Amino acid sequence: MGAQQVAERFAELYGAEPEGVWAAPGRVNLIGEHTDYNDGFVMPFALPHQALAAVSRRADGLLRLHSADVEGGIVERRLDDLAPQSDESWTAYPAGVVWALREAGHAITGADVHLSSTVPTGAGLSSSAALEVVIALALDDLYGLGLRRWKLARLCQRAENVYVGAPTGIMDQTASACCEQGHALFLDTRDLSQQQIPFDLAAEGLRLLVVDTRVEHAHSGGEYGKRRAGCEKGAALLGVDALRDVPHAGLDAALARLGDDEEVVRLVRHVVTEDHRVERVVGLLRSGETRAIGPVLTEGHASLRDDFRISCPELDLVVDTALAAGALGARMTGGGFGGSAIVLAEATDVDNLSKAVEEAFAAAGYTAPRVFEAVPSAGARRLR
Ligand code: GAF
Repeated sequence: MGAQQVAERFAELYGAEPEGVWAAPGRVNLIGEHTDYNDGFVMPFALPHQALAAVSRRADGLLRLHSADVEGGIVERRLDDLAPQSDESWTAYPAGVVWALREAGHAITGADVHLSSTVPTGAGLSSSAALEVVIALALDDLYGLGLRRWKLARLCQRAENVYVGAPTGIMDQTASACCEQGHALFLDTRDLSQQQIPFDLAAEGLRLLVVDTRVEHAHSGGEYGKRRAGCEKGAALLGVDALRDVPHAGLDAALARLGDDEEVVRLVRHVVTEDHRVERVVGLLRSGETRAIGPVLTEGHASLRDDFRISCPELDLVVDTALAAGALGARMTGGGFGGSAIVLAEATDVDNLSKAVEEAFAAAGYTAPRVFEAVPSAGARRLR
């Protein structure tokens, strides 16, 4: 659905043209998983799949929300009634952003909103961050708040952490707000400093496939929070602010200090080696050795599977099958416990690889995966 259609549907629903239409994309993370809440490094890029929002202001303290993707009519909320963890439906994401903006002192007086998204939900591709960021950007524009993109991302993260109740890091919202077409975003989640790294796979005869396993995941469930708490325990035991402060060169000594707490040892090892993998990937891309990032991605998968323990049989099957069929590298992407994997491959191998993965899923009796090519796309922006 394009901006025109979203605007037309808005007019049908609310009886007037919207003041504007905005877009915010989903993302895949190339490398740097579960490092963001450890103050570490991540490297996502934006997908062409995006959430669109047609929005107009209101002055009467009401927020009216409608989605083309969900059954049901317009949902109406009084701004003064918005309260953390009072809503378990999709409306918690946009309403949470309004709550976070107001809580930060911004005088939002109401809005009419119509949303439509092409970001697959429950697939580890940041459909919720896309919803948050598109609303934040629309309200920032309409109310003239003049917020920087990183600040919008922080407010969206607060909506997700406090209002929705999912203890996620800052990667997804920053990716949606800040990514640029043709680039991956090298982000330091400690201070949100960013570098846009050119990432044009097609020019090198390469492709990156996303394989959505159709195993749905959620971050408000307990496992994500348990990993986060385990990492914080590791940092406390090591006497650092965050695991980001454990140098890769000092990893063995740090692990020795953790003694026989096997679970914390595994979590710490993943985070410290993963931060190092991000730096390695950045170095390889900068020196034009794009194919050489493949094995680093695959190493990252092994670490998430064996140390962080957040993979699942379907994700492992994608990775194993793709590598056996000649992929340069493959790994799960996003929060884990389902969702999607990425596969880096020669352009000429893509059809065979997709077929091999689809056949392996059929043979295992799994739901057919959704396979598509990921092209680094634009971040959030106003469309009209
Ligand atoms: C999810 C979270 F929302 C991110 O903050 C990040 O922790 C990611 O999982 C794992 O890298 O997408």
